[in-house]
Amino acid sequence: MGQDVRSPRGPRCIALVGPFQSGKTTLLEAILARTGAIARAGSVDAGTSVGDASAEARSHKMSVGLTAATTSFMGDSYTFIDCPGSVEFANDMRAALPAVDAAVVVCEADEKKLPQLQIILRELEQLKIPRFLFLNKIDRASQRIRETLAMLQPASRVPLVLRQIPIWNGDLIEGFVDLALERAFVYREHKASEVVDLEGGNLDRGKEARFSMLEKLADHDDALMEQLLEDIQPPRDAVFDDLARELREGLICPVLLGSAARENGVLRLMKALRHESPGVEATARRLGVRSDGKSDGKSAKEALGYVFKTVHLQHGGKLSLTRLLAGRLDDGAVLQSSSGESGKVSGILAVNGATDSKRAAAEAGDTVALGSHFARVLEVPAHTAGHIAYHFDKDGVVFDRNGVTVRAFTVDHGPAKPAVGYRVDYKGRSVLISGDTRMDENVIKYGTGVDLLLHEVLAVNPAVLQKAPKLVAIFNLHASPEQCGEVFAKAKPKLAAFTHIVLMGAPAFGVPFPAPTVQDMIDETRKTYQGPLEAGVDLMTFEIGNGVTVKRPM
Ligand SMILES: Nc1nc2c(ncn2[C@@H]2O[C@H](COP(=O)(O)OP(=O)(O)OP(=O)(O)O)[C@@H](O)[C@H]2O)c(=O)[nH]1
Ligand SMILES: [Mg+2]
Repeated sequence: MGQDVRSPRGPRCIALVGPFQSGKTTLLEAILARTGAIARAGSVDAGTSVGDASAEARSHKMSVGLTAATTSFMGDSYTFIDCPGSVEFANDMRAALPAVDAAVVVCEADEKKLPQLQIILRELEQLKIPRFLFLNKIDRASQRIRETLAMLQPASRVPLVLRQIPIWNGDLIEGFVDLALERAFVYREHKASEVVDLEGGNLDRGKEARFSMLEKLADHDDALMEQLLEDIQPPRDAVFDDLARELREGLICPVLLGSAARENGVLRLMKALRHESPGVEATARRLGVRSDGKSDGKSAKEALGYVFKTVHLQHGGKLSLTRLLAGRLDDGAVLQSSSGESGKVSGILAVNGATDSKRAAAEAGDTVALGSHFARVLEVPAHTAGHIAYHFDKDGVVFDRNGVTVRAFTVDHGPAKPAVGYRVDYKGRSVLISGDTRMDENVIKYGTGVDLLLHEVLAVNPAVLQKAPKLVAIFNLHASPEQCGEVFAKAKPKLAAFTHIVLMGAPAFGVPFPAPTVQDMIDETRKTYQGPLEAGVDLMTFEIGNGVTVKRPM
């Protein structure tokens, strides 16, 4: 009894977000494996994950777009939206967030990733989306959890509430104490953890950490505060209720621990989602949809959906990844977009990463892919920063709206075909993005005289190439700083800037030579180019007016 009754039932939709390479896709894999949706977890590194199934994601070993996968856990269905962490794809995450019930923010104990973590948490805070922090990669933890929490706390406006503490065995974490349940568990690989006696030092540390968790909860619960002051043990159910309520109201951000790669901490996370995350009704309310399925005074009669993302298929149809917020949707139903156009749904697919299966209908809460051969039937709501993916196969203008034109042109990235660069023009200002490419004449042709020319670059310590001939092939797919300088010198942009900066050296490739520094890269470029130059960093912004102003992230 107890929490189960209070937990909303029905299909959930949960976003997996977090800084670049923190382990979101690996966590999705672990969730699918632990909940039985797949027989065993694949891996991003081996190119076998469900999430990073596209050829591009596979070759980069990183996520390059939203993917969704549905699984079931204790009788309810859960769709996870795995959002790419690279800032280049931040819009994908933005488009996904509004219609999820909660977000799992996958993070690491890494100070360098704190700025990106903070940006993501701020967005969730603003959108009022309940969020859990999943502190991943604890198999590599090197510092105490308290220190990690203190390091992470500035990224969140609300208190981070630690729900588990690790059990150490020497330098390794072998299990955890669940502070709400007051129970200790030892991790087992690819299996549920095993309950063990909570005793000795772990008992003391557990008590202390539990008290600190309760203190944070008591800030929003007077009765609990009184119990703590009077040294009375609060009833367990009341603690679970507080955890759920304070999460949903955005007052706290609970922190769970685990290792996605080892599938540790996954079931604990699923249980927290089951008991504590809100369901579709609360999400629909947050988006201003009334429980009768009406929004903004307009009647949505049978069904109301939110489109996360639309992909244009090569044969001309479209697939829209959609969360049904209210009502029921049958295959063949006619839908209307927020801009008033209507069209028929042709095919409802359950989403499961690379493999999708057909369904006859979808119910409120479900996340499905809707097929349609009608143009613009469904689109990402205008109030979000969502984007629509277009398929194009020729160079030329690929986007022309409200004075913004985007031109795509072919570049040379060796066997990776097609490879394109883009030039964006708006009111006489222009930006060129080289894309992944070797030195290419097209960049000069389209980039001559632009305000901002962004070029990819790969700098390498020459000794590395001699020691590891295999790397020459990679090196040859990219542009060296000196070659970039030649391009800049010919195109003469108002500002040239490097993006996709690869500084190749040890130890990543097992060769004992240091990678060049950013300054080395600039020095190399200066051999061929003397004009304005900037080395990009994540979240850097460029304001283009009469000149180009560069703003570095704080
Ligand atoms: N040691 C360790 N490595 C992990 C763990 N989880 C993920 N990794 C590794 O971290 C790297 C990134 O993992 P991904 O799952 O691709 O991370 P991601 O957050 O999906 O990455 P993006 O989508 O590109 O932002 C891979 O090399 C994984 O093998 C973990 O629990 N422990
Ligand atoms: Mg990923």
